[in-house]
Amino acid sequence: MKTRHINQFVGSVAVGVCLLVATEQRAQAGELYRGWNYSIDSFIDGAGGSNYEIKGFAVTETADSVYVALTGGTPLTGTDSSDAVDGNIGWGDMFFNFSGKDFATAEAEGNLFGVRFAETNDSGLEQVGLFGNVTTKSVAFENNGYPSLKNYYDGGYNKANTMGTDIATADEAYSYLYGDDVAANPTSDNTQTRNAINSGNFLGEINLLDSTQLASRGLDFGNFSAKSSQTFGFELDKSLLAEMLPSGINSFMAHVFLECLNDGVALAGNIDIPSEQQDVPEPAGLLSLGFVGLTFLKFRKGRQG
Ligand SMILES: [Ca+2]
Ligand SMILES: [Ca+2]
Ligand SMILES: [Ca+2]
Repeated sequence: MKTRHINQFVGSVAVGVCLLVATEQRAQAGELYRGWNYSIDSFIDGAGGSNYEIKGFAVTETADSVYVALTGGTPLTGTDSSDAVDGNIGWGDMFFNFSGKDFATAEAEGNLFGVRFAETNDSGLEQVGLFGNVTTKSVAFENNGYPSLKNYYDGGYNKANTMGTDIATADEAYSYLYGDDVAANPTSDNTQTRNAINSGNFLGEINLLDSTQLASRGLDFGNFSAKSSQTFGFELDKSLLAEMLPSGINSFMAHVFLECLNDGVALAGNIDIPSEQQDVPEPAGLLSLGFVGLTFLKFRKGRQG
């Protein structure tokens, strides 16, 4: 039954995928290169200079694992700064939204996953790992950051590919993060920073990976001239997600901001959760990588409707 469901899903979207490849949407829906799905961020939207310039976000998967990679000027352990309460400005937490709805709605409905991967950041959590049913908060104030996304854009950082190739404009960023009503009239009050996990249910550990380990798996930000001084990531065991998601192809939007909201990046992709029956066709994993951007397209369609 589960396998049939997957095949029906694959068949139903096949036409859309052809259109996707054939139009300009391709660039907006992520870049596939040697098995990795990339979202390349603006190279000139990091407030505060190269130490706070994110350039890329990438994901790939195997049958058992999801691999996530980031590249930018901010080390995993952050950048020393006397402007921050803790003397350090680093990465916020990463969010995964499989709901097909905007980020704020997903949080309100308890449908948000979060990953704390930066052990020294100001997250509301004590440990690194994958968390479910997360709530969010801002850590911008204690990191000398922007209190709202509108403040960041008003500061002169509204650039093309503002959150990478998958959320390319400020309007799309507002719409995804806060909903269409807010995007129609964004203010400092209704676009407040939400860049860290406040609380969540611990689902399991992640395995942190360095640039060498990621390169051995084929990661190559250099193909997009995006490779930066800091490249790192983590491995996520699919079995942790399998308890929360249906088997088959699950579309998501993921994103992360720095603690100061000086830069952020998002990525639209898919994770193929194996069926317990183990009769999912072999190409399913490859197919799921080919369907990048479905969440994004659905999201855009929803906005126009
Ligand atoms: Ca950037
Ligand atoms: Ca900090
Ligand atoms: Ca950005």
